[in-house]
Amino acid sequence: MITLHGFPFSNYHNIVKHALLAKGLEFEENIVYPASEALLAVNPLGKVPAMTTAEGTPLSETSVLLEYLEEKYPETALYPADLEARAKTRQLMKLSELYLELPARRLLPAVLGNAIIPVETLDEVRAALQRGVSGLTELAAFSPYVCGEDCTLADIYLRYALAIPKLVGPAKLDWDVVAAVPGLADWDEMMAASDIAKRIDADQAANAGEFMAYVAKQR
Ligand SMILES: N[C@@H](CCC(=O)N[C@@H](CS)C(=O)NCC(=O)O)C(=O)O
Repeated sequence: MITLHGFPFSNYHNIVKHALLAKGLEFEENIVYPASEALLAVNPLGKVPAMTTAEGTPLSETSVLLEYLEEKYPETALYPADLEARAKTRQLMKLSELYLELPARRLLPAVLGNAIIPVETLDEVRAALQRGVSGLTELAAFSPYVCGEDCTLADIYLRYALAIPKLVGPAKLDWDVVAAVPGLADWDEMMAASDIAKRIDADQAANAGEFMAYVAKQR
């Protein structure tokens, strides 16, 4: 059976978990935290998530896990069949990762802890996020899904990538990413209403205490 290693508070973990559930695949969740011995045994980088395939291969990096699942289990496809549409879907996934999730992540230490962020860093993050928001405004269809009529990996990736700008935006930039993109609020509400999203959000809430205890121990 597939094992997903990570913790339910992690947005990257939840991208892969959502994809596994959307594909109707059986898997077990091994709750481990960054840099733990248990995680290092399957991912030498100590990052969440990692996945052990049903064949026993340990893999890491969210996009790699998603590509693997699509190739190995093509029955419930989360990419469009058309090559051009598939590339567009990947473009939106990359945009979500590089221009929304990662810049916002630079401010996480200030939100989860007491780190002081220099003004220059705040300006860099704001500029990077503005680029992401402009790209998303231009490229996302929201009709009703990011790439059109069907829910794809672009929707799944964006939903959990947005968790970080949603958290740090109001706290550190006086800025609301959902309000910044036309159509994003309705899409966000629609995505949150699915049974899979509800399960993931409930698991995440249930893991919050343990995750915060882990963060406190790292200080
Ligand atoms: N590039 C990685 C990023 C994963 C990532 O940053 N995961 C966080 C948890 S949400 C983590 O493990 N952080 C601990 C660390 O960076 O050491 C991926 O796509 O899977």
